[in-house]
Amino acid sequence: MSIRNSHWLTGILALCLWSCGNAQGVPPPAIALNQVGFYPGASKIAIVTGATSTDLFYVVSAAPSAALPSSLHRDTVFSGHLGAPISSANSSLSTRLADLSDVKSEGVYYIAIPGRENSYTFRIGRHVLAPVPVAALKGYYYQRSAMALAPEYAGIWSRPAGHPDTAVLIHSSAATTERPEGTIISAAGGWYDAGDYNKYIVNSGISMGILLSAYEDFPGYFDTLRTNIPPIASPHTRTLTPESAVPGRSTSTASAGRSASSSVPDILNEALYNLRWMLTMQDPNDGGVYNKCTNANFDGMVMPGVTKAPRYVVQKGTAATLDFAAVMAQAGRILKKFRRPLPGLADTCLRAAAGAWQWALRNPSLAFDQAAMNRVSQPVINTGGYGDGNFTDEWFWAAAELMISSPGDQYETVVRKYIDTRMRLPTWADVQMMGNYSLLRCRRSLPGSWEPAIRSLQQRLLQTADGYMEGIKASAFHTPMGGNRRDFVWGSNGVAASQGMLLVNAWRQNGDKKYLAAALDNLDYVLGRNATGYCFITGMGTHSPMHIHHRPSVADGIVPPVPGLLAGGSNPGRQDHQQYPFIEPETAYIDNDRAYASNEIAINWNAPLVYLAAAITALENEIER
Ligand code: 9MR
Repeated sequence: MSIRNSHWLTGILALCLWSCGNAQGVPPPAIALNQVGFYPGASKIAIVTGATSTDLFYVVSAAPSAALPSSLHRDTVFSGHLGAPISSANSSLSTRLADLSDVKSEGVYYIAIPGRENSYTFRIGRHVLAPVPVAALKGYYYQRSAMALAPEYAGIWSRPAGHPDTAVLIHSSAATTERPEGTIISAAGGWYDAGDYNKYIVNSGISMGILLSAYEDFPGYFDTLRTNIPPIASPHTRTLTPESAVPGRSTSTASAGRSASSSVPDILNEALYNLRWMLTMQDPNDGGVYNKCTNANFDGMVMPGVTKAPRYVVQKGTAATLDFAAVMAQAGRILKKFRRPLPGLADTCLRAAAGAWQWALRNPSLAFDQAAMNRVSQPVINTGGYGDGNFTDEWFWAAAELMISSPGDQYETVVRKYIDTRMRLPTWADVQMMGNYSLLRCRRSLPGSWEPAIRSLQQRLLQTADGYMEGIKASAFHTPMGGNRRDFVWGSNGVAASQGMLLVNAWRQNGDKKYLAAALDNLDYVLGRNATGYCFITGMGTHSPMHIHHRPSVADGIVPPVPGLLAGGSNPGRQDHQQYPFIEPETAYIDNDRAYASNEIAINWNAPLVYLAAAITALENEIER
C-alpha cells in the first residue's frame, strides 16, 4: 500500500502542533524542495518545516513502472532519517533536513512523511535543470519595449509593441545648449526595467554586465543555446555624432537580418536589444548619459502601449555614465568576435565607452538625487530613482572594463586608485564586484605587473566563498542564502542568485567542486527549497507566483503570468504596505500583484539567475555530491 493515504491520526497531531507554532506567525508545515529537479549524481535535499511526529521520510515513485501489475507496485524507493531540528536564524521556523542524495535512478518522485501532506513531485534526471537558464534568458525577450511580441516567439503572451520612445522629450533637468528642454530625441527599444514601463541606465548597467559576463565565462554553452527569439533585424551601428540622435537622420545601417543572427548567440542577440537603446541614451554632444527614459509617473496596471503619457530623458549622472562606459567597453571586446554579422558595432561600443569616460572625468561626482531634482525641475518625476551618491565603485568598474578592452594609462591609474579587496555582492548601487570579476576573468590579457593585485582579489574571493560555505550546515534550509539576515532585502532572490554567481566564480579560480555544490544549493533555494515553499520563477515548478507585480501579467487577461521571471522574494521591509501573512525575514513574501516589495520582477534579478542557472547547466557533469 502506498503511504500516501495513511496516518490520519498523526496528521491531526501535526495540525495541532502547527496551530501552536503558527501563533509565532510561521507558515504551515511543509516539505520544501527544488520543484524542478535533481541531477542523478548530485546532492538532493528537502527541508521539512514545523514539528514532526516521526523521524522517517520516504521517497516514493510518482510513476511506478507500468509493466508491473498494480498489486506489485513497490513505490517507496528510499527511506531515510530526518536530521536533527534546526532553529532558523531568519524566522521562528524549525526545520529538519531530509537527505535523499542516495536516490539516483531517473524518474519522478515525491517525499512522504506520515501525517504530512506529501511534497510536490520532482524529477531526477540528466539535464533536468536545462530549462531554467532558457526560461530566465527568455524572460528578457518578454521585457522588450518597442516591438510587438509575435506569437511564434511569445506564444500566448504575444502582444502589440509597447512604448515606441521614438519621440522622447529632453526633461528640464537634462537641458543643454544643444538640446534644450523639450527637444525631441529617439530613445527607442530596450527592456522595461521591471513591473513598470520605464528604462533606467543604472539598472540596465548591472544587468547587462552580468549577462555579458555570463557569455564571457561560458561562451561554449551560450554559443549553442537557443531561446526562440527573433533574428537580429534592427539597425545596429551608430556613430557618436549629433545627427545620429535625430529621428530620420540616423547614420545607422540595417543589419543582415536572419543571417546575422544565426551566428550571434541568443544571449548576445537579446543583450543587443538593450544595448542599442543604451546607445541612444548617450548625448552625442558631450558623451554624458541620461539616467533614465521615463514617464513622469508610473503607468497604471495596463498593457504596454495603452498609455500615451509623455516620455522624458532625465538628467545625466556620473553613475549612469560610468555604468554605461563599463557595459560598452565589455560589449566592445565581446563583439569584436562578431565583426562579420555585426559590422562596426564593436567599434561603436568602444567609442561610446571612451566618450562616456571623458564626460565622467569632467563630471566626476554628479549624483542623481530625484528629490533634489524635483525641487528645481519640471515636470516632477516620480518613477524609480536608482539614485546613488558614491561613485568609487562605478569608477573602478568602468576603468577596469576600459583597461581590459582598450589598454591605457589613464584607466590603469583609476583601477589602482579604487581597487579594494573587500568583496561585496554586486548590486545596482555597488558595482565594484563587476570589475573584480572581469579582472579575474581577463587576468591573462593584462601586463604581469597586475598579478599581485589580482592574486589578492582571488584570495579574498575564495575567502568570501568559504564564508558562505561555512554557514551552510547550520542553516535551516542548507543554503548559503540566509547566512545573514540582511540577505532578505528588496529583491532577495537576486541576492541568492548573486551569491550563487560568486560561488561559481570561486570554482573558476581553483576548480574546487564544493563551490558548485553550494551554488546549486542557492539555485535549489530559488526553485523551492525556502521558507515560503514557492518556486520563485514564473512558469517553473509546481507552486510558483501567479500574481507578480508586472503590468503585462496583470493586464493581459491570461491566467499564467509571463514566464521565466524571478519574483523579488522575501523582504521584511514590506515597503508596499500590503498585508503579509508572515513577516519575518525569510517568510515575508506574498503572491499579490500589489506587493511590489516582494513580488515584482526586475532585469537585475533575472541576470544573476541566468548566470547561475547557465553555469550549473553548463557544468552539469562537474556537479557531484
Ligand atoms: O530594486 C530597487 C531597490 O533596491 C530599491 O530599494 C527600490 C526603492 O527605491 O527600488 C527598486 O527598484 C525598482 C525601481 O526603482 C523601479 N522599477 C522597479 C524596481 C524594482 O522594484
